[in-house]
Amino acid sequence: MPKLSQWKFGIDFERIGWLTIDTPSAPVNVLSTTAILELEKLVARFEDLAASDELVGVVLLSSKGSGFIAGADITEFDDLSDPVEMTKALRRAHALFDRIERLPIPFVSGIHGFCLGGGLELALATHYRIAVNNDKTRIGFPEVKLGIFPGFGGTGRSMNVMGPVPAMQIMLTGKYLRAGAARGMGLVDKLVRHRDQLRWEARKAILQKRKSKPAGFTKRVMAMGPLRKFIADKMRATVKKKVRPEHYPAPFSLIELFEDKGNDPVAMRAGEIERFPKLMDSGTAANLRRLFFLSEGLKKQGVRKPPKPKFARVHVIGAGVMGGDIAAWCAYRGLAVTLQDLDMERIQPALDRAKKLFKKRLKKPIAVNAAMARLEADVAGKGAARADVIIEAVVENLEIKQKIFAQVESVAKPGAVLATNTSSIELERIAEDLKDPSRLVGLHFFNPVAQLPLVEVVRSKVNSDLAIRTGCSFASFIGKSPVVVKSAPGFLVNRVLMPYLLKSIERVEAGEAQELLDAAAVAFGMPMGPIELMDVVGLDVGHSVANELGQPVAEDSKFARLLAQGNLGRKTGRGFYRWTKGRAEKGSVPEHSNLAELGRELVQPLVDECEVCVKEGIVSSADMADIGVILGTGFAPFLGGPLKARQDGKA
Ligand code: T1G
Repeated sequence: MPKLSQWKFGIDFERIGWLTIDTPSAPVNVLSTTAILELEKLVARFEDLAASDELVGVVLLSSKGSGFIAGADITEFDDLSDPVEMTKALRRAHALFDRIERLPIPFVSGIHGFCLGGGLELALATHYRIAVNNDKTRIGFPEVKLGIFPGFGGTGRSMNVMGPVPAMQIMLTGKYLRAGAARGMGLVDKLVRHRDQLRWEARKAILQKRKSKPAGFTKRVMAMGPLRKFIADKMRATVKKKVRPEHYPAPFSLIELFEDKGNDPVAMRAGEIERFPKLMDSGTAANLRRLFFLSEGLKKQGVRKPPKPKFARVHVIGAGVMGGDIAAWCAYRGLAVTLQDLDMERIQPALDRAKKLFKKRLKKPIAVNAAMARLEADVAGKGAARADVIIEAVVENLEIKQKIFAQVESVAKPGAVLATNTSSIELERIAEDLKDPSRLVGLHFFNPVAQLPLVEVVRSKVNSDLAIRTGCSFASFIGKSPVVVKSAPGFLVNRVLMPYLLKSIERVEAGEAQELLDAAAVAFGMPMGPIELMDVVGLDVGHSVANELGQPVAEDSKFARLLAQGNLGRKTGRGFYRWTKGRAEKGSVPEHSNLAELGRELVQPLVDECEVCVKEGIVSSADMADIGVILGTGFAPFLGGPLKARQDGKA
């Protein structure tokens, strides 16, 4: 047997080969160059042993608790930017996976946890796939989130078993499937209830020589003849609603490949090798890769050394939009939540909103009811005494917040996190009368809580490292991305967003068409234009944030007039735009020679303010400013964030 560092292999008395992957000193398995080279040697041995009838089948498993394989090793991508080297590496992987597929003995994959990217492509090259049917199993192709698409043969093989349309959908969206959905769509052939059943089920599959079935004709027909062009055009139109080809070329390149070769899985796979290197070498791929690692880094800001904090119970004070949605999110993530306000009349709307979220996200009534059972109305505030985390999200009034924390501090468990969701009042002032002001941190969520991943963990001058780390641990624990910011007006996101929004509104006040400015910002790479965003945020919110930043809205302005008339934006049906069914009614966009350039001009105040924030230590680095602003505002991820874009001369 070859010398192995990434794999273990042994043959049992029934001549079944048991192959396990275990990437050394890594929390997840990845297909590194070394792993591929060692697998090549192993497959050569399998071919010999099969020929001499010493091997009747191979089972591939992972020995890591976290999951199967998380894909190719992204840390190697920067060294593979040379297209010639990349093409060689791809050819090698394709040849290897083809040999696995052609092995004359059954090769079965046993999947638990994550099975992603190149890991899924390897599983697709084997003959039969068994997965554990629990909540941890996630199967998919996240490549498009890295500015590329599957490059180890996954395009053709996934189309073969799923049919072209479902396969293209999961490759274009990067969506992870749960086990049941993967089984229903043909990516997986068999489900088991527990990980320890994988071996037994795989042994049966080997002995019965089970093979995966290709997708039926009714699915495959979608890739034939004129239908394929029709489908490709529909896919292009759908993707265009979300991203532009000049910003994110990968999905459009994949659709082109499908249009060109979608009726021939082998040609589809070969087409990957032609297209992949150019995508890998793009600025978009490099920037998205950097953002992946920055996001991973955010997970490490929590408490690293034992005793690690435990979060079972959360008490939220304030059942308004933010408080209610924070409480709902925590219950959705499995915590026991008590939601306090002055009376049930104030709490009930939050419970109703929570039920809508649970129905949308959890779907099954049993799961929805369980989540509702975790979210308890608590007018008396009894939950505060047993909570691990207490979050205040009441009106932006200093005296009320001080009163709440004085009361909370007297009942809270030692070590419980005391947090405020304030977006404007400095922590030092809220905490000034506490016995231990160092306990109070800011956990600034963004509206809508269920959609926006960022939580600004606000650090005051008196916070302890432990309090901040515990706040970050909690944010990560509920599936959010924590960015630590200094307690100063507007923290990071509102601080950089406001000058951009206000300057754009000034240009509208001076006579420029709001539709033009909004279209320009989107052409640059913003998810939404500044005027539309102000309507969505709400003119009342914008006005109060502008005041706290010392950039008050001019009295004799259209903004002030709209405010005075109660036209607050989307929530009242009228702001700078009229709104119908949640959509802005926009006029036509006036002609402009270079919309993207105008958009770049519009975001200058935002980028300038990011530079000031780094200088003032609002965030610890330009990287944190980039990831924070992207997660908080959706700023052009393909440009790597405001400061990376400026460094590259793009903003
Ligand atoms: N390569 C290298 N490192 C990886 C990795 C990968 N694919 N996936 C995860 N890691 C590291 C990560 O940086 C972190 O490291 C640790 O593992 C995970 O800890 C040819 C070309 C799998 C859902 O895009 O989405 O295959 O910081 O706390 O929260 O077509 O990591 O601890 O040192 O994040 O449970 C496609 C990316 C690659 C998957 C686990 N695959 N990974 O999240 O754990 S491209 C991906 C994730 C590809 C082929 C193409 C997540 C996770 P460290 P963690 P987690």
